[in-house]
Amino acid sequence: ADLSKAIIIFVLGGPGSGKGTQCELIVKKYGYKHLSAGDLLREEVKKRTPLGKEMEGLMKEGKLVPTEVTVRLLRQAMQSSSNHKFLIDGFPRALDQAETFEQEVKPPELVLFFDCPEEEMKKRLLKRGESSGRSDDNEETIVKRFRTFLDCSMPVVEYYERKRKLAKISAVPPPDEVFVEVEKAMDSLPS
Ligand code: UP5
Ligand code: MG
Repeated sequence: ADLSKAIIIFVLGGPGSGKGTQCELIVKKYGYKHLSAGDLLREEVKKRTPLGKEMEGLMKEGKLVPTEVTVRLLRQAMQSSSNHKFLIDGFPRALDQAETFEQEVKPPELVLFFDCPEEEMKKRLLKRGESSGRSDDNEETIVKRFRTFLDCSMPVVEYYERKRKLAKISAVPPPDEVFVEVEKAMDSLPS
């Protein structure tokens, strides 16, 4: 598909803030294609390639996979979709990633930011870790993910706030209540 006509929404928020949960609700109501950068990376890891093994190590340490890897996976997934509206979940996670994506693909129309205290996110992730099978849902890695989020990803949130593209939403209430605020931001987009 021709990505110059794509409509892009970035979905940001700390680990366990509820990005994936809200994306599912958005897909149901607004018909976007949901692309989770983390899910795309975990699919690559499953292939057991040398690159996949390297990425697995970085994710286990709560570090960021190199920008070119994520951008390539996202672009491939976008090009092979028949939809032209994309919810990009968990990306960009650093300023250079935002710049690269904007130059190589397109700037987003809107950026949703799910704001959540670390204590709440930690509680959710430890609970999910009981059954998720995700190698990064353990106390040690969770702390590292929080650190990376604050150091690398919060500057992205601030960047889009300055550009007046950010909708900051509290992620603390139950999912359906968070979604009411998401709807307000979505409905502000030109249709
Ligand atoms: N839950 C959700 N909403 C709730 C609510 N309102 N109230 C109570 N509970 C709620 O939710 C997490 C848990 O909380 C679930 O059990 C849910 O039921 C409950 P979820 O919707 O899964 O939250 P989400 O924000 O999606 O959490 P996730 O763990 O996916 O966030 P991360 O940002 O940590 O994970 P991601 O998959 O995006 O990235 C993983 C790793 O990949 C990164 O650490 C990094 O190493 C790597 N990565 C990159 O390097 N580059 C990228 O671009 C992307 C990822
Ligand atoms: Mg997620």
